[in-house]
Amino acid sequence: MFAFRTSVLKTATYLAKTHVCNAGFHVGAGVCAPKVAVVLSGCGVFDGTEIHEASAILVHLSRGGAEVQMFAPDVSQMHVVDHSKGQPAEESRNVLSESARIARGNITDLAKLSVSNHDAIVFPGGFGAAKNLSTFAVDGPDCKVNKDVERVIKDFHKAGKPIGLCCISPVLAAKLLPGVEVTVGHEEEEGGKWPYAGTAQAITSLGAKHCVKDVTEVHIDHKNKVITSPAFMCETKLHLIFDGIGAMVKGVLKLSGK
Ligand SMILES: *[C@@H]1O[C@H](CO)[C@@H](O)[C@H](O)[C@H]1NC(C)=O
Ligand SMILES: CC(=O)N[C@H]1CO[C@H](CO)[C@@H](O)[C@@H]1O
Repeated sequence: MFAFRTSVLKTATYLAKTHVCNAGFHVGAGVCAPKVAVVLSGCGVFDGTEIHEASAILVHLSRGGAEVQMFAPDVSQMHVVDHSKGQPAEESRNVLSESARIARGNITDLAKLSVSNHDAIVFPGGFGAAKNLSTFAVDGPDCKVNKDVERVIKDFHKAGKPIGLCCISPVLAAKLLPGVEVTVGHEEEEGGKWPYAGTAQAITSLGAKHCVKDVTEVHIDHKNKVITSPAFMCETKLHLIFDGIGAMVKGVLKLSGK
């Protein structure tokens, strides 16, 4: 009798749980919505976050029912690029205030990001990841990583919470997580299709494993819960980059267990 009651109770609890968590219309209420932190590095491909990648990540997270909070470090940008000329301009800008453009104003200082408040973390690409979140653009494999970026990546990793990265951002994981598997796409330029193919070699020399993937594909390192896709490392059509980022976000949400 007791056993019977317990199993009925278990079934009831299970049903209540699946009802709340798996029914799409409840996700919006935030009961079981995965809480995802997105870390930005400015606003614009050559000196900050790649805007289309950030937007694609936000669209796919929204469709996946995630609750998103955006963060950026409160530091000055390495430089400001006039994107119409591709040349550095004579001005200085702050990474947090530039990132706020993408976040429609709702952005938090990365120093305040605590792993306990989130189920997963995602880093879009753009040169900001290699210029402001790290010095990879200047120093390559000898790069330094912003101390809060280092703290949060190590904290999410330690907590077994998924870390999603795309484009150039996988170098951050390669630098900080020994032996991690990531992709930045192909390893040869192939006539300009993969203009930054040399990054794969840098990843290998950081002690990480590079896995060749196409732009619409994702690589999932299940052991480290690191999910990467090439995005704008590939010279291709925007919708293919959007799809690859979708596969990355899907992997992140799946591994978040929510
Ligand atoms: C800003 O983001 C936080 C965290 O995601 C959210 O709780 C809050 O409602 C947002 N505020 C506005 C004004 O959108
Ligand atoms: C002005 C400047 O160079 N800002 C920083 C951008 O990010 C890198 C990496 O964290 C720092 O070393 C720079 O100081």
